[in-house]
Amino acid sequence: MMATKTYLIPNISCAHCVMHITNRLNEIEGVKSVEGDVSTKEVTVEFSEPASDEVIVAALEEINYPPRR
Ligand SMILES: [Cu+2]
Repeated sequence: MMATKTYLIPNISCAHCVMHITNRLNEIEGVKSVEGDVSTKEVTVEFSEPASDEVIVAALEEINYPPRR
């Protein structure tokens, strides 16, 4: 089942941050699309298994862009 989740990521400061996050999340199997917005610091991810919220959050933390919870 496809899920869509939006993450607020305070460490986003420029387009490079969004590109870095997008590249990293696209490496995760099951991630269908990633869309980031610098002005809102939000990243929306569309995914299905084996990707999960836990896997996505862990990847974001690993590259130092932890989402606010
Ligand atoms: Cu940046």
